[in-house]
Amino acid sequence: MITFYNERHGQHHGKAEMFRGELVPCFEVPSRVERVLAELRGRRLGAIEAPQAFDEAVLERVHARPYLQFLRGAWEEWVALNAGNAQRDALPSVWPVRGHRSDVVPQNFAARMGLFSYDAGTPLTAGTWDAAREGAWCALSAAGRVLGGARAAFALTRPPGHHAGHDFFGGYCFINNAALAAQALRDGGVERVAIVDIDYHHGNGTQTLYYDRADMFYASLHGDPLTEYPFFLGHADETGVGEGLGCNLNLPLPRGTGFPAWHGALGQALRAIADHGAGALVVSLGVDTFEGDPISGFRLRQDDYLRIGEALASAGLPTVFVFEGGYAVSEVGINTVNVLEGFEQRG
Ligand code: OKP
Ligand code: ZN
Repeated sequence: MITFYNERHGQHHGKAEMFRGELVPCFEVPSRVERVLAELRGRRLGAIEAPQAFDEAVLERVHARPYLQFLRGAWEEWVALNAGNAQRDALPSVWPVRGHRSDVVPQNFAARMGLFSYDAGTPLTAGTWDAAREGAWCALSAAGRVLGGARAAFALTRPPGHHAGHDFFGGYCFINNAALAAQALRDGGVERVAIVDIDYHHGNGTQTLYYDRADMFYASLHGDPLTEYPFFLGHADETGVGEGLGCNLNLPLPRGTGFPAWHGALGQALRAIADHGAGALVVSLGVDTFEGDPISGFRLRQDDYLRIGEALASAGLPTVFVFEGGYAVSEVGINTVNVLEGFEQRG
């Protein structure tokens, strides 16, 4: 399977995120994808290429123009505010809530950080825009390869994407790579696309982007939002709206869930995807379901990821894999490549 990878991901390197009242070192670090890259090379899984370049206007297929404009210029604004001191990352600290105005874009930088985000765990750094944009090009390149007839392709990207919505960042995510890949498949002629999100966390960005669409089926297995991040979305009764009614499937699972129950839920998601008649599949590939993950609560083991790859291959669809979470750095490469290798062996 071909992998699209770009070196500029390392320019996004947050120093700290807000956690239980203090700033702690970021979990979402560059070494995550370096580990996956090393494992791909070691196991000779296939070619590793740099992505094509695209026109930035394609990002508007998924994201709002004012949001993209803000992200593009945010670091320079932040440095200017801090009188040229670029030592600290920018973190939001104030947000509109129910009953507040979100239709007026404030002039104040901190206010715009809040308007376009939903948590204080997602630092914006000097290289964030470049890294996120090049990551998006990886996702689009992978989709292009699958449209060209490849059985599968892998976008090895960070920052991750599934928490990013039409006009908000959060959960370490800025541009929704999986949503972009899915839209590219649609634009390339696939009539119905399915996204299966196997990251530990619910993909609130992806769900909100496609909630009213019948041509995008979103299925997610994740920690129950009653106790797990991102908390405010991802319940089983969210099934879509309007034309998209019945095209959203959330399978929340309790903290502590092990592979047998998790695998059963994956089977349920794949049956729903088959019923929907999807012609291509996008996998939001997070491996923070691993038992050793420092911020998550499922109990999957290394070999389970081979079985996941086999199950995904059994769907029989052209497949774009997009990297998301996975924070146990020493095992993130093995677990991720196990999924891809299991897929290849069955596919
Ligand atoms: C991104 B992805 C830990 C609290 C949780 C946000 C988690 C974002 C996960 N300090 N912070 O879905 O893997
Ligand atoms: Zn996650």
